[in-house]
This record gives sequence, structure tokens and C-alpha cells, in this order.
Amino acid sequence: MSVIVNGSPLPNLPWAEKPKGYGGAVWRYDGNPIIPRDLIPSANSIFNSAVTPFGDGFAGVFRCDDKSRYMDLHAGFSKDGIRWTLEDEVIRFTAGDAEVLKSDHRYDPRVCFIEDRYYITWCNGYHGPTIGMGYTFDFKTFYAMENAFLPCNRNGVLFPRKINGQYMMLSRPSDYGHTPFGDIFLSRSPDLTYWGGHRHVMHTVDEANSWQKTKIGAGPIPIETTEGWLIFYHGVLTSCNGYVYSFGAAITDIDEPWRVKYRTRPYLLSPQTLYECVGDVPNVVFPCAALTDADTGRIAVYYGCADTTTGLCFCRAEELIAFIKNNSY
Ligand code: BMA
Repeated sequence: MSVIVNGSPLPNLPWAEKPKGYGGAVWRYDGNPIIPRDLIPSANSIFNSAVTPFGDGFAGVFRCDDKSRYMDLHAGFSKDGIRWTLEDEVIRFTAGDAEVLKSDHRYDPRVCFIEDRYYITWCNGYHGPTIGMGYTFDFKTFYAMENAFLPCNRNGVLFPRKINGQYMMLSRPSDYGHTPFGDIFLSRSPDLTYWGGHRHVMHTVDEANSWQKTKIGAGPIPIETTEGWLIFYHGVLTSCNGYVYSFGAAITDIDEPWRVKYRTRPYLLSPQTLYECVGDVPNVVFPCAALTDADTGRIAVYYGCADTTTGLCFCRAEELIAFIKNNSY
């Protein structure tokens, strides 16, 4: 067994060993980007998307901006986690109360399996950005739930199990625009509908030129480890050429996950390749999902590249945790 606890074996997760001589704790797949911007005919771009093990392969919910630049969600399937087939039709949610279907747009989904179903959270346009929620059992029929929070909020990320009897979600309160600020908070719920018990989790870093100086937001579903919850998060630096999105990771207490034990001072991945530096929004790496193999501790992270395509990178939980601890504030 690895340092990953309460996880399942996933021997077929997409994987490549770290290239010889590579210095970082996180390394890119050399076939990146795995999802091109035009995988489906309607798409302008496909990025910031979420995948999960499903059946004998994988399924996911993908952010596709169409050619009118409307942002919405599409279902997708894959045998190997690398070659994907996406539905050209957007996901049509059903709901008892038509009000919860109101959405100016949907983007940046996360998918979290809890108990018996796959929950989806996304940034939902409802009189401003907030956290939309829904679920599916089969990635064919999708049910909408109440928005979790009031506007303005983004980057809603569920924990994969109840903690001390309560569901928990990370989020990043924001504004109507491109939000030049933002810390990560945690909220608790008895039923995934009513959220409260809010706690501050992590602040931005007030150091000149830090990659996490302007705002931060949680990425993939937290991974439970022997050292605490492993949480990948993006961080933004305001450069003289605009925002630069990188990502790092934190380790929090298991029972009180708003208590941060360690967080990376250096980034784990920053925009450096052509497909991360050039696109509709240059200089963005934005992780929204991770697959884990609990037997070996291997982790595959899916991330949006320059708001245009989707990339894949890898790490090993034990090595990553050691890196975070040795490079923490
Ligand atoms: C954020 C979100 C992300 C996007 C990023 C960079 O505010 O909208 O979807 O990747 O900006 O444009």
C-alpha cells in the first residue's frame, strides 16, 4: 500500500515514468496536449475539465467553449484516460425546480464520487458566478441541484467523503469579473444542499512576485493520505503582461481540513511549454482533476492549458508529499 488511504487501486491509470534527469516532483506527459481544442466540431477550446474512473475505463465532464465563446459542459468517455470521445451535445440537466436550471454559462467542472454517485460542481452563472451542483450515475442523465452558495464564488471542490458527519466543500469567494484577489475557504453541509460552518483555509502569499500572490483556488478533489488531505491548487501572479496561472499543493489536517499543515512555496508546475504559454489566454496551467492508484501512489493530474487544450502530468504521492514538506512555508 502507498501513502494514499481510502482510495481504490487503479492499475490502468494513464502513466509515464519521470524522465531521467528531470528535477521536478511533477512531470508532463510527452503527448500533451491530450485533448486538442477542436476534438468536437462545435468547440473553440476544451480545457479545465474533470475526469474520474468509470466502468472499466474513465468518464468526465469537460468545459467546452463553443464558437460563439459560450461556456458549457459536455460528457466524455475514454478507455485509457488519454484518448477521449466527447459528446458534441451539451449536458442537459433535469431538475424538479426549474429555477435551479437557470444558468448563463457553466465552466470549470469538478467531478467527485461520493457514496453512490458522481457529483459535479462547476462555476455557474446565476446573477453572477456561483457554485452549481448536480449529479449523475451514468454520465448520460444529469440532475441539477441547488446552487451551493450565493454569488460571487468560484472553484467549488467537494471532499470525497463526509468528515465527522458532514460533507465539505472548498471554494473561492470572488467578484463579477476577473477577480484580482481571493483566498480558499471551506464550508460544511449535512445534506449537500445547505452550506455553513465556513472556515478560512488558505490565504494568498504576500511576497514580491510569488506565483500565488494575487489569488488561489482549489483544483482536483482532495486526496486522502497518511499525512493529511493532499490538495492541488492554482495560484495567480499578476505580471506586467497579465495573469500567470501556476499550481502547487497543500497538505491539511484530516479531521479539520481547514487547518493547513504544509503548502508549497515554489510552484509544482508553471506555464512553460508552448501549449501552456500560447492560446486563447496565455500562461495558464489550471488543474481540475486527478486520478490516483492507491496501490502504488501514482497520481495523474489533468489540467487546462492556456484556456485552450487539456494536458496531463504525473507525480508519485510519497515523493510529492516529501517535496511539499521540504518546500513549505
Ligand atoms: C479564471 C477562470 C478559469 C480560467 C482562468 C484564466 O478566472 O475563468 O476558467 O482558466 O481564469 O483565464
